[in-house]
Amino acid sequence: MIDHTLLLTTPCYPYPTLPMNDSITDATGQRFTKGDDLFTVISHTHCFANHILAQNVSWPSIVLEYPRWEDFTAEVAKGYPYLGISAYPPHLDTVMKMCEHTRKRSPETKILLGSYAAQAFKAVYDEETQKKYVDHVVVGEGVQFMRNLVGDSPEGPVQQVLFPKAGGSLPWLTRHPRGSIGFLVSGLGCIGGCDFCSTTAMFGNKRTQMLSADELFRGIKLYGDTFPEVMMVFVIEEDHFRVPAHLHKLRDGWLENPSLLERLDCFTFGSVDNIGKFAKQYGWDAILEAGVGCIFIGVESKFAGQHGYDKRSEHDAKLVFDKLHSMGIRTVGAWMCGWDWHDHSNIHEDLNYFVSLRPTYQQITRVSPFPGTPLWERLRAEGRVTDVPWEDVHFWSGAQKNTNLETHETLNLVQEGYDLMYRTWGPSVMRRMDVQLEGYRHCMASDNVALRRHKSKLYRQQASMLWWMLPACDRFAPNGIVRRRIRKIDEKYRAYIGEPTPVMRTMGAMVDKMAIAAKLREFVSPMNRYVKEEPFKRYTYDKRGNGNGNGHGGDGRAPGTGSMASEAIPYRTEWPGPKSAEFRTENAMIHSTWGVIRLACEAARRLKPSEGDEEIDRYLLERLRNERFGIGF
Ligand code: B12
Ligand code: SF4
Repeated sequence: MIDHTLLLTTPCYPYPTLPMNDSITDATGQRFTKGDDLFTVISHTHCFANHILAQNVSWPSIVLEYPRWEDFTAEVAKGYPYLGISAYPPHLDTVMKMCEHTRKRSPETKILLGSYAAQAFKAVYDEETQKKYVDHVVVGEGVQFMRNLVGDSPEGPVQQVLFPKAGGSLPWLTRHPRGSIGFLVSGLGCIGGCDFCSTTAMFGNKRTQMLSADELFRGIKLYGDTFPEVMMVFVIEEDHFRVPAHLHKLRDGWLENPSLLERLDCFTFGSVDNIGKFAKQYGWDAILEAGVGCIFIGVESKFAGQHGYDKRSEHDAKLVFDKLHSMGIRTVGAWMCGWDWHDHSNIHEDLNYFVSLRPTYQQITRVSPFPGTPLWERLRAEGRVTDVPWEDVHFWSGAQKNTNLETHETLNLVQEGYDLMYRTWGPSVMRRMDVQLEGYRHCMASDNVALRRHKSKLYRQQASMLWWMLPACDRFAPNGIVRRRIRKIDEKYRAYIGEPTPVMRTMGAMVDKMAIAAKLREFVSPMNRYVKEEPFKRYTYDKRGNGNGNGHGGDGRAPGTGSMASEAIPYRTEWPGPKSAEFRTENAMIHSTWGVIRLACEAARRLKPSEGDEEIDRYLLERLRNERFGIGF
């Protein structure tokens, strides 16, 4: 039996697929850029909850991410005192098998289940059944729970050093993009109390702070200082604008480190009314000064305000979205289909209202009663929750019996919503470029030196990077409306920033050719046939400061001799699965293609030096050299 070491894991593979045959772990492919044809971004991410737990207990920990059955059983056989599983409801059948196996193979091991699978498990099963599988069903904040369990003091700050990076790209540019997104948890839970919302229920309708504003900024800076490829830090804070002082305080850090504004920004969550209130109190520019680059905004429905959702009753969503876009702030708009007030007379009005907001990215889902929420309790009492298998308990579950719509209709409407967004506004990569050009214009006209001198650079560089995709987006635009919009974005680029440099033009032409090849492949073998799978990784937190990674995979250097990343990362990464010959060949081909493209771009720069732009070309060539094709938000 292993002493004093935690085993933390995600559920084992295989993972269920979503109703539209999408990967359950690919947030951009399944929703944020869904429907964008060739320009759908495919992404990967990690199970951050397990990493937070591992970073905040004194015991060493082994974290398994996406293990296959044999990886999991081999680890369980070592006999750990505790096995912690962090999972979501779609995995509950697998999780129960994992528990049964552990009970048999390592009966001394105490089993813990956390996250949203725990919330659902507790809501659905009686105590006896729960005990059969799990010793501690942990609903709510886990760090305090784990510290108590292993005998650490529950007091003290929650450490978040560096987590593995997430990221995504267009799969025909690169299948294995380097992570470009860092992750930090600033607060869990929300006081909003919306009846459908799992997170407010999970944390007892209150917010638990995980990082003060100063700690959060230090975490953001550490990502920026350690990884030049990180373009964005994804901050978990349910509605950051409900804690305005916390958000506003971030500004101090950015203003003291203005050069960081040139390199990265943050993703956070907000609601229409609270964004409006924040702007009224501090001014709109304060959002930019707080380093915010993209906001997830739950619109839910045009009619949500009339039905008691207080985050949607005071401010006009259109004005808020437009204002944010005009300053360079991207949005992920979220809309749900299947509210009780939805019927055939208003569903298209509602969907089109959402489309009219022109969110940069979108999340279009069905109203889904998650076990453990007040919505689920109410619908169950009304006999309106159908028995769907665990693998179908997610944002598109179809478990709800609608008042006026057929079940299949809501799924079709979701698909229609994604198509409509693409046919109306074009792909998210172009919407983003458009917003960032507005950001550039806004910052250049600002009296604020930090915005004018520093933030403007970020917009300029990122718009020039996205220009690479413009010729391909123009070629494969779904219709003339979108094609004209794309041409207008090109005109805007030229008016605000200048003529594309030879490096940009060469790269744009190459990407266009790659898009043609991808379109031909798509014709005979659509990408949707291949559901993305995550590789198994094993992380060791030995608590002796022996990190060896680059945030993604180990660089194998001894501690104290490595790069800055080696010094800062508190875990060692192993990628135990053998890399197949196919993987190696594909990677070698990708590297040589990019090598050739880089040479062509460098030659173009030398041939027409007067048409170049020192800063833009340096930025783009550096990305090319290091194959940094991660596309953030
Ligand atoms: C990042 C994220 C993702 C990422 C990565 C998630 C992952 N871990 O694999 C991606 C994009 C892949 C994703 C996908 C999905 N997600 Co998601 N996701 C989130 C998000 C935004 C943050 C989650 C997070 O990392 N939080 C930070 C960590 C630290 O918090 P935490 O997980 O709650 O962990 C704390 C406690 O719960 C507890 N804890 C957690 N695990 C464990 C384990 C043990 C042993 C213990 C003791 C404690 C413990 O301790 C932690 C510290 O306090 C949340 C919304 C939110 N604000 O929480 C939605 C959310 C969790 N996702 C949700 C859903 C539905 C999904 C999907 C099913 C998507 C879908 N299409 O329907 C998939 C499933 C993914 C999968 N792996 O199977 C729902 C879950 C609702 C529910 N009741 O089931 C949420 C709440 C969104 C929402 N508002 O409804 N998601
Ligand atoms: S405001 Fe958003 S995060 Fe807060 S309870 Fe409502 S839906 Fe959940």
